[in-house]
Amino acid sequence: MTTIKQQPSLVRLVLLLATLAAVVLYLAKPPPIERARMLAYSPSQIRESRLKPENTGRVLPVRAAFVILVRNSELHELRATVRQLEDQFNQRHHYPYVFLNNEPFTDEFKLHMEWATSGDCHFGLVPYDHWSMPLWVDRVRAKWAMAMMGSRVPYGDSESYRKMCRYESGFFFRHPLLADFDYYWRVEPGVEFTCSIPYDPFQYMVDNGKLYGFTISVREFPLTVRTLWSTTNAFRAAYPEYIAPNNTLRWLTTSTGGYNMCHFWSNFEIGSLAFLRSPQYTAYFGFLDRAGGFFLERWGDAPVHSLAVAMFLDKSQVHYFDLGYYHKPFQNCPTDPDFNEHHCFCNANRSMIHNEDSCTSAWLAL
Ligand SMILES: Nc1nc2c(ncn2[C@@H]2O[C@H](COP(=O)(O)OP(=O)(O)OP(=O)(O)O)[C@@H](O)[C@H]2O)c(=O)[nH]1
Ligand SMILES: [Mg+2]
Repeated sequence: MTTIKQQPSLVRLVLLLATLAAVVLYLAKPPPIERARMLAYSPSQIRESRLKPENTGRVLPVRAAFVILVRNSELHELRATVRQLEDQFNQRHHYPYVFLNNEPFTDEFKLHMEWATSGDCHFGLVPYDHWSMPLWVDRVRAKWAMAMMGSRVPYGDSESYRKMCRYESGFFFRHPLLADFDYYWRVEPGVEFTCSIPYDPFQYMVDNGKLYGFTISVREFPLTVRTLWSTTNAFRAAYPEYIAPNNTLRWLTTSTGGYNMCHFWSNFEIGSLAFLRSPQYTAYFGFLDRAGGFFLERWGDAPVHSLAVAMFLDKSQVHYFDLGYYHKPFQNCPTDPDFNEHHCFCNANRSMIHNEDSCTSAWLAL
């Protein structure tokens, strides 16, 4: 009788490859339980609004909300963030909050957010189809791509991070809880608001015809967006009528016509929901989604939003908010020394705009 050890090396190689293929296929199989579990959630787990009696009858100047995609486990980081946001801005305005999650929020989470906020709170579950790898993406190739990217870039091997990036790129603005709003302000757990905000940024957007606002820009890891630019160019060729005459694609383009990796850092965004719901934006997202790069590479929502802004908007519709903001490891700290001294607790010398990886000076110089 021959043992595996005695078999010729070719047979052993074939056995090894077959085992590897079996492992990859097993891991790549979509987990049907996820969809089934979602069908079993109660209505209040799917969607719940907790309105404050003191806000009854309050008419806000802009139909706007903070939008926060967050896990239950990030409750305490978010409490700190919301506390600052309230102190620096919202306790004078009482804009509502929309919290979104791919799992039901716990009662503890909802209670803490109710206590920390001065605006009404809406809690929503993300539908399964918005938080999954689409069926047309080759799962084996995707799993392989994740394994190959590994730890070479942050979250290189993470499938859930990719689902998050796809969701923030193409779906959050379609959530029913956002249907009554025109503008959103994206907030993440752990970010800091390091200066008082003595005006209403939503009102500023409306009054000045702005559709997208950012505070930090930075360069992307090239490995995560290998074919994003060529796919975007294919989209431009297919839909030339969608490209704005006074667009800002030159901000993103190298001297040889490639992508320079600049993008608005999307963990802070104040934007128009109508822009994201527009035929241009939804066609662009659909085009990218079908190309599969959210999973076959690791396309981030930041470069996707930025490329869309650069293609579809006029420069005058985009605003740099020079406010006090920190998301590790970068910050924006207002440069006006008088404002800084009286209204901030950040160090203007450490502001991202001085960093060579920032693209904000180039944006302002356009
Ligand atoms: N509900 C839920 N939210 C998530 C998940 N992954 C990320 N998020 C949220 O999506 C946003 C972006 O995720 P982050 O982990 O902050 O990604 P990042 O900003 O690129 O990276 P770091 O902040 O440096 O970790 C944050 O608001 C997270 O709370 C997830 O699996 N479930
Ligand atoms: Mg973050």
